[in-house]
Amino acid sequence: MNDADKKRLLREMMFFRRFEDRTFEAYMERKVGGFLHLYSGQEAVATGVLEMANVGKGQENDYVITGYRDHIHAIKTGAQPREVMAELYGKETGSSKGRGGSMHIFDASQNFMGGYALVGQPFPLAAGLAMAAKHKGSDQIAICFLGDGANNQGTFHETMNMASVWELPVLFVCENNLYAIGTHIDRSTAVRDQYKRVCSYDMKASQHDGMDIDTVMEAAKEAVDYVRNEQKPYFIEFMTYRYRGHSMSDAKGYRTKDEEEVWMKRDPIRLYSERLIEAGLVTDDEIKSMEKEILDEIENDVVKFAEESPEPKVEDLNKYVLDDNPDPRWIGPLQK
Ligand SMILES: Cc1ncc(C[n+]2csc(CCOP(=O)(O)OP(=O)(O)O)c2C)c(N)n1
Ligand SMILES: [Mg+2]
Repeated sequence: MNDADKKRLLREMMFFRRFEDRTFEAYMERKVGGFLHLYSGQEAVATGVLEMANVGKGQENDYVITGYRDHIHAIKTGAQPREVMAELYGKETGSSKGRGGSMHIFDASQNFMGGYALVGQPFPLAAGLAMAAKHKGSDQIAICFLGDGANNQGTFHETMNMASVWELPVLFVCENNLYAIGTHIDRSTAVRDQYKRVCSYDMKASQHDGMDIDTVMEAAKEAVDYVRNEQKPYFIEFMTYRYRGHSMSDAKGYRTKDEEEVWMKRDPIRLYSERLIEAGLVTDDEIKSMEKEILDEIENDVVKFAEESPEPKVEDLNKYVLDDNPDPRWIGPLQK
């Protein structure tokens, strides 16, 4: 990775942090409604893993799928930040035309196959995407990001088994942030190390520090190459931490300030910026001017676009609903 790429990665992570902070502010201003799950603290995982995958190339991208904490995964895959923000605002120009909101960012043009609200839902969908890629004979792989809590769903075990039996090119990325809403992993899960759980499915698996983007990229490169070249699944786990609450109404009473401080000291953006400063690749002043640029871009491009975009029309309420344009196979059960 050359020096310009390293600087770009730092800028991307800074942009992602500010993007999420700005959505928080928009929510407080009541411009964004519904659920809103923020990714602050976990940036190195999606940024590092997807940096090692095929993204930003439209239909040639690898397939990417995740749960409801999905804004940053969508943007790193190739969705336009302004369209993701417009989606949060519920506007017609949003990536799901304002019908999905925060948990349902989708951008088929970039093979970003969605954010899903149901915990564990993306596992079998990722296996299906991998199977499609295999049948097409393409070298695409499917990458499925999910939390530690999702691994207690039946879909986890069902999918790990079939992905292994069918040798599907799918990378499962477990973002272990130690909590499922307010429940610590030790209270819900017999094994804290999630990568150990797939040994019964004879699948390659490993665990890494998810706060250090260099570690993430190194591990992800090996995993992505393995999945693509061997056409077999891989389960990779990253230890990470979310800095904000689970969703918006969360006083975080279930965790201590001491614990938060330990993880704040390992802030992925701080770690990486200190490393680049030490290596003489960037100065404090440059970082400050990057911050300014990002603030300006988010305010005057991303947020401005969302604010100025039109609301969906009331008469379009049924537009994009299956029964508005019925598929003959479904006529009957779904017809009015
Ligand atoms: C099938 C299902 N059961 C329960 C819920 C409620 N729920 C929403 S998020 C969540 C916790 C998931 O935690 P984890 O997978 O660790 O992801 P994180 O929020 O930490 O990113 C639960 C139980 C849900 N959305 N779907
Ligand atoms: Mg979790």
